[in-house]
Amino acid sequence: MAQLISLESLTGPGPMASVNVQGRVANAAAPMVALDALAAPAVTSEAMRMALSSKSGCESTSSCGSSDTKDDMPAEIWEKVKDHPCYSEEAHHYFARMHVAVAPACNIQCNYCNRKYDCANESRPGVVSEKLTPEQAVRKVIAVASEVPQLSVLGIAGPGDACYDFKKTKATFDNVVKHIPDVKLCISTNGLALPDHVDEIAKMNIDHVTLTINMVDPEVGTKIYPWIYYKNKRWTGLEASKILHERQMQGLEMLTERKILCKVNSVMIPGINDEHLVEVNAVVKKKGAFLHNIMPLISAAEHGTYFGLQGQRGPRAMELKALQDKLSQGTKLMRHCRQCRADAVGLLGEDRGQEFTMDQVPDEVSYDPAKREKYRELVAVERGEHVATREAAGKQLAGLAAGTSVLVAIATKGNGRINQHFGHATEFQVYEVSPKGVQFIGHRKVDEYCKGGWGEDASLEGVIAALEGVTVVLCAKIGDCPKESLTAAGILATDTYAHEWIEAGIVAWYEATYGTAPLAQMPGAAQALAASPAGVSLAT
Ligand code: CLF
Ligand code: SF4
Repeated sequence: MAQLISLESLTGPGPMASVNVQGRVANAAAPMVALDALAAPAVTSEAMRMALSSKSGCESTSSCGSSDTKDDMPAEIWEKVKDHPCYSEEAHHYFARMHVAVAPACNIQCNYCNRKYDCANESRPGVVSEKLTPEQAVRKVIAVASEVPQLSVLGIAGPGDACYDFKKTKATFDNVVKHIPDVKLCISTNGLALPDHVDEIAKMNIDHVTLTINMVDPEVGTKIYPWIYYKNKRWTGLEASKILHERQMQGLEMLTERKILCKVNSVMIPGINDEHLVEVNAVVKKKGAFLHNIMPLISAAEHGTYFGLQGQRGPRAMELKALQDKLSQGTKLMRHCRQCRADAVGLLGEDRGQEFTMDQVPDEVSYDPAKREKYRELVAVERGEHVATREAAGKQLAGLAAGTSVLVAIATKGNGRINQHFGHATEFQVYEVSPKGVQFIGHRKVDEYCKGGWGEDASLEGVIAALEGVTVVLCAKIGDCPKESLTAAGILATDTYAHEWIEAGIVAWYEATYGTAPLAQMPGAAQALAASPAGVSLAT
């Protein structure tokens, strides 16, 4: 008898659209996938790709940068990144990371950090709920791995520095892999202590290292780092910046030599290093960085950071995008970073940390791999279909006449679908679409519009402001009131493509708007498009 299981039943609470193996949106009341069907060897992403490409000679792609897929890199690299939600944009729809806050000590001071809050190196400013000993961390990881089937990566991102506090980092990883050998290990560091540990990192099979590099010119560094602590001495000014820069470059080179994938994070600080990041990108590319992640400075006086108290602002979403667009010839960019907490748990953009505080983790834990294994089987099929859909979407776009480029915001709970109500979104994923393709370009955080069943006008104003530059919002459901307010602000919104794959929904909307089928059916379309910040007009 067929065993039936859904992604929803594996990934926890919350209504979620599911698909059958043919990829059609299943009846929401009975979202099921037959595991028996998954055992059939015929459905592979490769086969789907072949089948689709045989129908068209067009070579359009729908992605670039960290959206790269299996065909865009050597097989051994793909094996390392395919399930890593930070190193593969595609994977972040399906796979989760968790951070354990075992490394509180740090050896430098960044002007954007106040450790009473968090590590801005890898986190949004927000207090770490609890620091853990390595023993506690191991228990927590086992508990999470048994409950969160999406978990693929264990990261140590502070709240201080994973390399400076290396003993605790090592003790945690060494113990976790005894219980869960298939979890990927990942660390984040400012780089000052990195060269001292690269050989151990290689021995421990840590395949992914994030190195925060905000400057390659120590003069710029003096405006970011007031001091460092190195060789039992505190250094300040230009001297401090020079040492940090040299150690970061040395660490990056050592990682590259050992084929450890290095992602460089840079905090974009307007007026201080924003223009300089073009040079940073070129240098880290030359030295072998796999990805470059430009993160906007998060700065507020209440965080108590030097920059926050000085009134140093962070970049606007469109300023960040403009810089990223300028870097398109350099190191590949990561654009889906969520600047997570140092104790984050879950898919990027969601935080399930509060479900796994130590008071909820039993003293005795045992790891049950069954849920994760089933989830991976389902995801393998889903991904094959998702890749094929993206490619088909790219071909569909390429068939359109030259047209405009617009931004589309998606409300999604994950799994690559347009599957969230507008009012429940705490972030929108933003894609750029034109006849050249569909590209993920980032996300916009918002306050939930609908709280306790009612829409809040104040939140809606914030949502509209956050959607700067966006032409249309695609979501699973939206009421008339918010839709009208969005339209008045020059932003279309529709639930016509509910539960579609994101790329398929975007292309269907784009074609209806700029292709052969006019968009007469969307109320307010002409008015909204006329007021659209992209300045687009309907194709005739
Ligand atoms: Fe954590 Fe960082 Fe590893 Fe990812 S986060 S240590 S690489 S597992 Fe990811 Fe979070 Fe951005 Fe970091 S979204 S802040 S890039
Ligand atoms: Fe804070 Fe991280 Fe900078 Fe250390 S490296 S000061 S923990 S942001």
